[in-house]
Amino acid sequence: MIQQTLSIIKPDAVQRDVCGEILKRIEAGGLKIKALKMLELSKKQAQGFYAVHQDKPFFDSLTDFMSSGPIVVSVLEGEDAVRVYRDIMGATNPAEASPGTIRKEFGLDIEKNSVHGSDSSENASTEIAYFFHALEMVDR
Ligand code: IDP
Ligand code: MG
Repeated sequence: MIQQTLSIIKPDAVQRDVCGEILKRIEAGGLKIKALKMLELSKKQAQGFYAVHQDKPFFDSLTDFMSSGPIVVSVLEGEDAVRVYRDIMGATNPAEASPGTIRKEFGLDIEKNSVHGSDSSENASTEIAYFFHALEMVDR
């Protein structure tokens, strides 16, 4: 099934100038970029995005990190895009991610793991709406 998913290149990766390398892997993986922009989240906006994790011990540190610098958000589309992008990203903890995945290659630790990808089609819709207006998405 053709799906959309939300990708975020996190502050640790933007700061190290590896956005191009990461987008290259996304495109090489067969995912189409439908929308793309760079922005910086406030602490409150990061808390809103990660609200599902608000009771986790790492929530405060995670939202500090996600609001610490620019991020690059994009909408990706393709067959099984949610699973395909999670495969391209690799496991949450870079130390456990498979060779060749983005998190293995670029992730610094379990928090600063370079990329976010939605975990379901339903959550993708909510996450895409958090960042993008319909008019910011192209038909292609
Ligand atoms: P995911 O990004 O692979 O879907 P989630 O469990 O949804 O992983 O966690 C969201 C984000 O929170 C992770 O990508 C990572 O940045 C951070 N995170 C997850 N687990 C930990 C942890 O144990 N310590 C610190 N940060 C964590
Ligand atoms: Mg998640």
